[in-house]
Amino acid sequence: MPIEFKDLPYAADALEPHVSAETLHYHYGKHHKSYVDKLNAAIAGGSYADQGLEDIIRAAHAASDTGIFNNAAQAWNHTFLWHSMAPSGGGDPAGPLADAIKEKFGDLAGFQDEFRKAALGQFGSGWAWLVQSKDGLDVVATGNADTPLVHGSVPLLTLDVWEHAYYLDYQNERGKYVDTFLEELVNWEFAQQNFQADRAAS
Ligand code: MN3
Repeated sequence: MPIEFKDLPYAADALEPHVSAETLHYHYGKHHKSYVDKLNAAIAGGSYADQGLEDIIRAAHAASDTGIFNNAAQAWNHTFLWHSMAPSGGGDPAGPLADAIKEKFGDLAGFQDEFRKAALGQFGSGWAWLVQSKDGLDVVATGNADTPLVHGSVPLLTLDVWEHAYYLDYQNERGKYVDTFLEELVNWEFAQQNFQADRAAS
C-alpha cells in the first residue's frame, strides 16, 4: 500500500504572518509531496511495499538503503513538523512535560536557548528536535533527512532548518525563523501528547 500524503492539520494560510501560505504551498505541496511520491515510486513492488512508514525508515536505515531512507525519513519528519506548529502556538508547556522541561533545562528560557543553539548550529540542512530518551529530555540536531527515530529516542517536537523551510519568509535569517517558531508557533499540546505516549509505553 502506498504511503499516504497526509493533509496539513490546518489551512495553508493558518500560520500567517509567521509562515506564509506561499511557503506552505512549496514546502508542503512540492517538497513534502515529492518525498512521498519518490518513496512510493521506489518501494513499489519491492520488500518495503507492505510496510508502514516508521518500519520502512528503520529497515532502510539498518540496511544502509540510503535513497529509501532519505525519502521515507523526510516524509515522516515533515508530517511531524506540521504538527509541531499550531496557528495559536507558542506560550508555555503545561502538565508533566512542563515539569520535565524544568528538571532538564531549569526553565522554558533554558530550553529555548538549547533549541536555538541546536537549530543555528546545524551546518547546512537538517532538523532541530526536542526528544525524550531514557535519561529524560534532550535537544538534538540531525543533518539532512536524519531522524531521532533511528537513534533510540522519542521525538516530541521538531523544526525544519533546511533553507526551503524559511527562505521565502525570512531569507537568510534562520535565527529570526527559529525565534518565531519558539515564540509564536510551537505546539506544546502536540509535544505533551508525544511525551505521555512514551511514558505509558515504558
Ligand atoms: Mn522541509
